[in-house]
Amino acid sequence: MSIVFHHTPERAKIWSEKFAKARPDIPFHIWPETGPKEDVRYLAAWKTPDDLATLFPNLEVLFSLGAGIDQLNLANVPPGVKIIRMVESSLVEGMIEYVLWAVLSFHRDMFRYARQQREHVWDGSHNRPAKLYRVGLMGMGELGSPVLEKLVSFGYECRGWSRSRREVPGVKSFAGAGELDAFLAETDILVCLVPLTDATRGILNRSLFEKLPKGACLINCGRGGHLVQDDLIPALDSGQLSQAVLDVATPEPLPPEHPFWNHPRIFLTPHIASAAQSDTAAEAVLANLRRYEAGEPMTGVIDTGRGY
Ligand code: NDP
Ligand code: OXD
Repeated sequence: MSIVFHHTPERAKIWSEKFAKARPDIPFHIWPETGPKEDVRYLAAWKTPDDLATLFPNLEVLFSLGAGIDQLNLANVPPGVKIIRMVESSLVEGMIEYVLWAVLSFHRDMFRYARQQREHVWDGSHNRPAKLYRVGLMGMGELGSPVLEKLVSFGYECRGWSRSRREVPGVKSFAGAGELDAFLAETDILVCLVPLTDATRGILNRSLFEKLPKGACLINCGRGGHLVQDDLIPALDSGQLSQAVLDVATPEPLPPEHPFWNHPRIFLTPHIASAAQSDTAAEAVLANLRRYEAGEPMTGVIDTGRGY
């Protein structure tokens, strides 16, 4: 019984040390080294190697190194292999910091002041309190719910939207496609943190933008595939949206000629909103392995039917 780790050498080093200490009984292989292929029961990867079924015929669990699993080629995962996404504290902390930074930057006009600085313009507005901004966050899951809690503590008026109804103290909750329009109508700053699935692909589109109050801000830290890219610049140029903060794009990296790079109202970051730190991520997988071996439910099990 062994595990194969498929990511960067820097991460592999930390993981292998953690495993050597905690589970010397499980041989730890760093891709492309695998040991005897029929011994491999576990694979930890951001993207999977091709043809998993032939490569590792006895694979039992695939651990995604990300909270999302859309980057894995699920068609390549043999039926019966459990898919587990990353659920751990450093991902949550990073996402809280990123969304808070983006919301505060919009609320305190920092994107406008950055544009003004480039033009040598000294023109300030009296600041408005946080409670006058309605933040609507799509995806009240492992990441979205603690982000909402932090935004509430900063005084923002918060709404959350999810598939099933979720309760977060101080947050008005909306659920399902039937309540999306009502959620959007009350949202000045829209944060996208849903997983990328068949139901959410292209959800950030012209029709959705038109349901937001005029001048709303979009923060996408889900996946590039959530956004219909051709709809964004017209929405910004018409003033329907006044700012977009994009951490994710299609493709990544964005090609140098892409119009998003130079648009004055788009702030781009290179998919850095949050990432699992190797030490806590390895501990999360070790904890899940213990649960799995004890026949207990693991944390972060993917329901392939619903896609997340
Ligand atoms: P979770 O699975 O814990 O939460 C997902 C949330 O989205 C749930 O509240 C779920 O509803 C809701 N949701 C899913 N589908 C729909 C739908 N069709 N309609 C309405 N709500 C829906 O995921 P995480 O919070 O851990 O992660 C979310 C995503 O964040 C990841 O999939 C990834 O794409 C992205 N991410 C981006 C990072 C970055 O650096 N940019 C870093 C990490 C993650 P319900 O509660 O009812 O299940
Ligand atoms: C993730 C990511 O899904 O880093 O964890 O985007």
